[in-house]
Amino acid sequence: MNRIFKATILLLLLTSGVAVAQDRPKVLPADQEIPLKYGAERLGKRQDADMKKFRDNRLGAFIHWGLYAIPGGEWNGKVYNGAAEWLKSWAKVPADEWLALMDQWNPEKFDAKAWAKMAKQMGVKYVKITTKHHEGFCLWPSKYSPYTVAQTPYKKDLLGEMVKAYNDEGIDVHFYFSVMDWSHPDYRYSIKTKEDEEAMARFFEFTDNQLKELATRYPTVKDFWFDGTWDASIYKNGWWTAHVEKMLKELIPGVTINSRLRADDYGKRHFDSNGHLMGDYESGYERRLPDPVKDLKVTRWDWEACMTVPENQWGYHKDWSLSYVKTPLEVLERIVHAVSMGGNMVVNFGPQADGDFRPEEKELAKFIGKWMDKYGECIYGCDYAGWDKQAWGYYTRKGDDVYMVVFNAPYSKKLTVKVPKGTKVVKATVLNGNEVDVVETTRNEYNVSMPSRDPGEPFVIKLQIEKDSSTIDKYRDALT
Ligand code: FHN
Repeated sequence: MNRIFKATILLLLLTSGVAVAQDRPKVLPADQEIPLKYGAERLGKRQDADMKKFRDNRLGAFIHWGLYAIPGGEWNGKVYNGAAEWLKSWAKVPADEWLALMDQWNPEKFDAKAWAKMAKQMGVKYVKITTKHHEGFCLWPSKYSPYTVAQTPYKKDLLGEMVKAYNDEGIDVHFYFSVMDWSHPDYRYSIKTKEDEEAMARFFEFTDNQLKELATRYPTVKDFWFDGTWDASIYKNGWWTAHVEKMLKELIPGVTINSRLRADDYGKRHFDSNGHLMGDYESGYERRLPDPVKDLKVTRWDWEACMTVPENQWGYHKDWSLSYVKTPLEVLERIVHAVSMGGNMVVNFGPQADGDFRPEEKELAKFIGKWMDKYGECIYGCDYAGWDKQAWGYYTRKGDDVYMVVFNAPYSKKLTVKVPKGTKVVKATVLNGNEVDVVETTRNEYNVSMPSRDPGEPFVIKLQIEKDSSTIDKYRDALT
């Protein structure tokens, strides 16, 4: 095949539909790269202070709060099993009927300071708030929409209260924003006619205005996390997604933007047609973690995963018995697992319509907070350690400190540690505990003893390591 033919086939493939976001991108060799106007704005990770803060935060909370919290998954006496924030769609509720829920929006128990305290106690360093989900209801008094908190009995600027309260506790605020908006007459799923094109142009202008409004009303926002960007009307307008990234970065220097916003000249999403990440971090890991073998090249990019506590409920659903609900320990393990692979984890909360959290979520926040208080050193500012994973749990790393996070204590009471060539473990100490024995068993391998008293919870051992080139010659290689 000659090169022109190959390039034509590639372009046909690229223009034929949406790219699956989570596919491991194929990075084209530099001399075969396709020229792009709306591709990645840079290669590799951002290394500035704001991005470093984003990365070091590691643990965040998601807040999905909107009108959907009022019916909580039930419409006209029928309980729907699907995600509560999609109820309008499951129950085929007309937009005006759905938006009439605004008359009932009056979260009397809402206390922004109490929410911020709960997040602080949980140990989260940032909170992602749904400023507007697919339904179109805005938690801030947007002057561009009739469907905002200002037009409800509550009246006050909920988002403003939250931003202030979280910031007062030293917690960063990130804005979730759904581009797809079911309340807006100009939104189109695809563009088929001239009329659609004109409507979508008006819709883009409306969205720009809302984003500028958010960025100027709440200048301490650290991140915009876009969602509802999967329709052809958006991914076939890659120029607009690049424009939004640029506009927000000009309005708020240092702000971070997720990959989900972005599409390139050929409608390729998240990663551009040359395989480069668009936006500042990959945000395709939803309710799952990257595959360590297939995807772990993601360490070339920053990434953030987000998870629900039941199987797939983001907004408040009154009946959590309809699917498996993760235990606090399982949630904790996913947080540690994400950090061990060099990513951030965001745990979702779906507050009730009255402004309180359900008891299970309060318990979860407490459980995680208690653990983070004791062992958070192995999470914040930590990264992928680059050591072979062992069955007892996960490694994380900060500079020369390597942390063993032990979830499965072995009966032998010996924890195997395999180190890369030229690395020596000189000391092992339980975080908030005593030193434990560490014995070199064979070349590049150690046994670290369990603490004498079982901590009764996943615990952390900090390894002090040294570079030691002498170990390379200490053993004779077997000649097998
Ligand atoms: O449809 C939404 C869903 O309701 C929720 O907001 C999640 C969060 O990542 N995002 C979308 C599905 O990808």
